[in-house]
Amino acid sequence: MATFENVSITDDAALLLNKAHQDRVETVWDRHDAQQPQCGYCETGLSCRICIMGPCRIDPFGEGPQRGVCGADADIIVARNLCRMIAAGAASHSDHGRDLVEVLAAVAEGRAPGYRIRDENKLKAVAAEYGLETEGKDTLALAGELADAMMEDYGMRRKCLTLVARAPEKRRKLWEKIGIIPRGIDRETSEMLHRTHMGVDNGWQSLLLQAMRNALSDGWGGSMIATEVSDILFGVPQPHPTTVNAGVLKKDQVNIIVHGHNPVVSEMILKACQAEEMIALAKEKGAAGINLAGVCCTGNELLMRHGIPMAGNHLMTELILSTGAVDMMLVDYQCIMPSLGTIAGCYHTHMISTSDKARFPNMEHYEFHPDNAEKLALELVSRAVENFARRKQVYIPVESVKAVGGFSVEAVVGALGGSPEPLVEAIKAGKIRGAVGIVGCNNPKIKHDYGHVTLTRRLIENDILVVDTGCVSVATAKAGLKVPEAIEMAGAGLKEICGALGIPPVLHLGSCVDNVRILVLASALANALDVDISDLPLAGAAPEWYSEKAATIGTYFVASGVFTVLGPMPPITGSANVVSLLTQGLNEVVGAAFAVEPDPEKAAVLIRRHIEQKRKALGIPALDV
Ligand code: BF8
Ligand code: SF4
Repeated sequence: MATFENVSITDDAALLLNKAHQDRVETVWDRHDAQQPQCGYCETGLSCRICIMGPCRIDPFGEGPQRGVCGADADIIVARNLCRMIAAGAASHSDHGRDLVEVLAAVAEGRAPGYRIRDENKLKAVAAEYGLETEGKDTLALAGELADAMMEDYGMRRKCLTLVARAPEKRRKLWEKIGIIPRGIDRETSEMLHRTHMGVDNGWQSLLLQAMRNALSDGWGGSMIATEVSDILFGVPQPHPTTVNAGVLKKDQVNIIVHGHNPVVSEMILKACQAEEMIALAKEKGAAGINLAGVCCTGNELLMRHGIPMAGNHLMTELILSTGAVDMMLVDYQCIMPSLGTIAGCYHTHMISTSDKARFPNMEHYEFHPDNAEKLALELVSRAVENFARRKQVYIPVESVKAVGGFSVEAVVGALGGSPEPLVEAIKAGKIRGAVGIVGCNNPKIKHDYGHVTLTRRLIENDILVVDTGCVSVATAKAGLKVPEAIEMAGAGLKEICGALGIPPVLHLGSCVDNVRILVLASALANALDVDISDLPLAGAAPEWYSEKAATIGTYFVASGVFTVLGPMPPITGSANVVSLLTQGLNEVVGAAFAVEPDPEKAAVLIRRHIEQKRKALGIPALDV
């Protein structure tokens, strides 16, 4: 059984795991233990079950079979498996983006009561990028045209996705030269699945090139659309104070948790929680109010735009239920462990699934659609309120921690006084040595939040600005790194700059689809210096990644020119050729590559060295690391 001393650096996880075990609740760590030893063929990428002449496996020691039944060797099998991971990640983000475009279309047609266009300026700006005439046009008519134009990006009627135009010219030319300009969002995923069918693309290099094009169709396509449409419908994030960890739950209030990714559901739940009749009902039932909090990325979406508190990241999603204080948890899709409904059954928590494409055992299913969302949200919140009286023992073992979130690109540029120039100057002067995007998940293979927090601390100590998203952003917030006072933990230069701007040294850029904000920021820096993204003193890191989506994000970072360090090893070690291409060869192809380093102390050194090399190449003061 996993013991609470060794699974997490955070008090709330340790204490709640202890509580879960007392309650005889099985968690992700227990199941991870039960799976040991995990399959070595799968871990190295050497098993294949693409067709039913198989399943096949390659013997990594050279004694057993070296080819699958069809004749595929280790390189082909490893590459195909990785490509399918990347395709699934791209599909997940991009389908989330499509759901938002559908809401945008429904708003335009007056079929989505409760939703509206909250940021007309952003609507106009993005519509102009799509080549639409914005002057004097009715807002809803423009929203409808933009939704149509974005849907075209999903199909295959274009030669290049519209928002690729945001990338620096040098980068676009490179993609064109090597043939990886993403064409249609769905097209690239579809082609990836086609190529990995038995007997199609058996060039491990050409497969991996298509994987980069597929990942770019997410980063500069589906995810970018998801972020932009979310901003249009729900507002461009601006810095908001908030609180984080399990201590955000309130003993005397109705606690509702939203989990998943798409703000389409969580925004409506927020609206319902704020409705006067719901607050009055809560008081009538003996609660002091209604407390909405998030976990995972839909929590990040609400935190970024409204300062809604964040109860925890991926590995906290089960434990939060063992507080016994959650009256209802609503989920949409992605990263929702199928164990949650069963765990909730040990307490009084109502578990509600909301998406037509995501079902879970032991959850009640209420489908949200643009036309019924507002009404359904009120019905469900009133059920959560009714459930408050059924609570038994409540255990909220920690006090919450303060944080600031909401750093959209617009907010960062705003904090800099309207242009990226001051950041460029600070980088040139060496006060800020570079910037790193730390992204991704938790994974029970790594001590919960240890990778994120250790790497972040080391980087800011060395005057490297950190921007983070997804589950990382929760870890660093819990560690107290997301308040302006955290500059005391930063190096002198970073402390001076962040202190003058009144911002923390670690900026919360949002959910996982919001990694595209990092691409946009990197492009602005590259354009300000008239260089390519790969010339900048930047890096990416995913110290505790687990998901296919994270594999896709890492790939579009690298394909966009950002050196990226992964914590857990992807399942590729069965092919020395694939490993060498991804960790070295790609430098020659896209000017960036991956590294794998599970120890965050060592990852920090790799990143610092890389940043100093890039500074040197740019002719600005560099250090020896
Ligand atoms: O999209 S960081 S565990 S919650 S995949 Fe999932 Fe990973 Fe968290 Fe959000 Ni992203
Ligand atoms: Fe085996 Fe080839 Fe089928 Fe894969 S595609 S399962 S290697 S026969």
